[in-house]
Amino acid sequence: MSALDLVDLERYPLTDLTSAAARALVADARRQMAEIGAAELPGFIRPEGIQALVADAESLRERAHPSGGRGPAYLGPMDQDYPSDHPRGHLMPYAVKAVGYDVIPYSSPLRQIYELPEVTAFVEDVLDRGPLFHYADPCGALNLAVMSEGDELQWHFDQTDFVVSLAIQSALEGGDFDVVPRIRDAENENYDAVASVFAGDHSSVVTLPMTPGTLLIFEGRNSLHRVSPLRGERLRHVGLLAYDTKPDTVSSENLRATRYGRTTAFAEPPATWPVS
Ligand SMILES: O=C(O)CCC(=O)C(=O)O
Ligand SMILES: [Fe+2]
Repeated sequence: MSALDLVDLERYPLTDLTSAAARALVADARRQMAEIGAAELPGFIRPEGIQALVADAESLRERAHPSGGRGPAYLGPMDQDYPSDHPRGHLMPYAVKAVGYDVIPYSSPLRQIYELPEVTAFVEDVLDRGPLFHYADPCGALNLAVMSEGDELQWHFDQTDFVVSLAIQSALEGGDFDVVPRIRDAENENYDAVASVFAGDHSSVVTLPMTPGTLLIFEGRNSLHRVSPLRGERLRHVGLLAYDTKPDTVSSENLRATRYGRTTAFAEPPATWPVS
């Protein structure tokens, strides 16, 4: 069986992107992208596929590395110290767990979906910004993000132009993907508006449903976003599929150390866990 069988090909004709149905779908996704910087593609994965992804996530979760603490909205190197009352100096709690690409077995349906050339071609078509490459980082190319009760991801801007996520399982309560679309742009940081979101004004927040099976293509560089605190026993599982418009891009050792707890990737996905 091919991982393509997990995709609802009737709704999302990935194998024939020139068909009228595919052109209409891509046009609609591009329209969503232009409007809110996010294209939501519900039902991308068929119900049987979701079941397979949930079982896979359950078997992968023990490979997740936890990280947490207090983090800023503006990620990456700080060019100067900002006071804590400035949005750049504002730190917020976060706690997440990440399974890196290097420990995801070849048999994993999540890995197989990521590695389908048809999926890359489809994302490339929707984004319309030239050829796309799989992110070349051995840990960061594909992640399973696992979140449990009390976990959350602080308000932040991404350092990449876009991310593609695949909703696998949602929490019983919370764990929402909250977005303030295009709150800033290259010319205007709009710090006052950012500060008011931090202070609890959620009037401009849009919550994207992330129903299991949804593929979400999201531009996070200028849209402030977070994952709200989770409640309840059910884990939240999301696949994070990374691409770049340039080949051979990798992440810093520093980022690998905090996110995955290792700077050197496994050469092959370990057969068993923990690795003895
Ligand atoms: O878990 C998610 O849905 C999104 C995570 C996110 O915003 C990120 O990894 O930058
Ligand atoms: Fe993000």
